[in-house]
Amino acid sequence: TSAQAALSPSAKYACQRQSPLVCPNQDLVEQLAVLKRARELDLNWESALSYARAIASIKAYPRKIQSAKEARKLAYVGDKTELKVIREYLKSGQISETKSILEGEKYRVLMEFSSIYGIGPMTAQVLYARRCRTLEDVKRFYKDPDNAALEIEEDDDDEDEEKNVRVPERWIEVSLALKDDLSIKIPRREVEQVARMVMHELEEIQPGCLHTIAGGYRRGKRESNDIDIVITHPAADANRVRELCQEFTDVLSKKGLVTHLMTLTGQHSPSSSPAGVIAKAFTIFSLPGSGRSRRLDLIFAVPDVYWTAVVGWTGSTMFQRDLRLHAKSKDLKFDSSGITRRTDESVIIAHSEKDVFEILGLPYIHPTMRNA
Ligand code: TTP
Ligand code: MN
Ligand code: MN
Ligand code: MN
Repeated sequence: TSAQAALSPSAKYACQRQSPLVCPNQDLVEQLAVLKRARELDLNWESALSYARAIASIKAYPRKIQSAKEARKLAYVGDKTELKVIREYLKSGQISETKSILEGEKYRVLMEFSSIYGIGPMTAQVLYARRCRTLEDVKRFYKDPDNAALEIEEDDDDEDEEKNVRVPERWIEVSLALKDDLSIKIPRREVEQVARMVMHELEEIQPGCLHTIAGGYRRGKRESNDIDIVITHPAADANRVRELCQEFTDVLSKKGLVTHLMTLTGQHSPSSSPAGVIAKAFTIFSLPGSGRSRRLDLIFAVPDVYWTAVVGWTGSTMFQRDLRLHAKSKDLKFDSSGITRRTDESVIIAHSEKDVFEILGLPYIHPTMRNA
């Protein structure tokens, strides 16, 4: 079929390529990722995106790159920028700019600040400009009432409306206090354990819910930064979905399983989906026994958009970005809250994950191959 033919390492969109978790050019990818991250932290989005695209393209390349000639054939490897550093890498095994960035103080400080949930590159830059160099400085900074109004952002600068989640600024202190816990990665079996516990609790207030553990876990990452669970119920309408999200987080809070609610959509948050078909709760979950705090994202969806939500929340971010762009090129609009025709805004319902790909005219790609 034409969809099958589109699946190629050199395809235009990341959602048309197989991107494994670890690729034959992994070391190169990781060195390029430092350049990408440095551009993000410098608020140079254009350059960051250019590197992100080159990295995604290399991740889908099935062989170890041997020559610059080979590298230049890859999509999004620009002659003046990416190819230059790749050439250096092929010669010496090292990108000198990557090395100097990693050795610099500013990068290290901005990386540390932006690793705090709620602090993105923009805020990190402001903090740096206000002479903060350590987390202690940041804590002091936020304690000063003159600075309390500093805006807090999410980590991502995406056009996706869902990414524009603002973490209420009162939580910055929570984030800082829990930083040590939250920076510990979560092994797969603990992700599964938390999901089991959460679904067990949900069964008590609403029997018969379905769920998928999404996020990096589903893409095969051995360790995750948080736990993302997409949930639906066959009979839930938009109202019930919002209600469930609220009720459930209340119950988890009362039981002490959720210690903090960072954002809850469907109330005052701007990030609830247009038709209200998705409700989200970004929480801090405390695993009984271990007492360790974990970030837990709960995404409640009506059945009609459950599979688009699963695809959306499985990521990766680049895979999602290109799903949207690819959809656009077919006069469709895709995001976690559904697929619509751009011409008449009619809704197309996907009844399975494979259906999502089929509707978009894409070959199915296994979650573990979506690590663009
Ligand atoms: P994340 O949980 O932020 O990232 P991840 O699961 O890929 O990796 P980790 O948690 O280990 O750092 O987001 C999961 C996916 O959900 C992401 O790939 C894209 C999507 N997503 C949205 O669609 N909207 C959002 O607001 C966020 C935060 C993520
Ligand atoms: Mn993120
Ligand atoms: Mn995640
Ligand atoms: Mn998440």
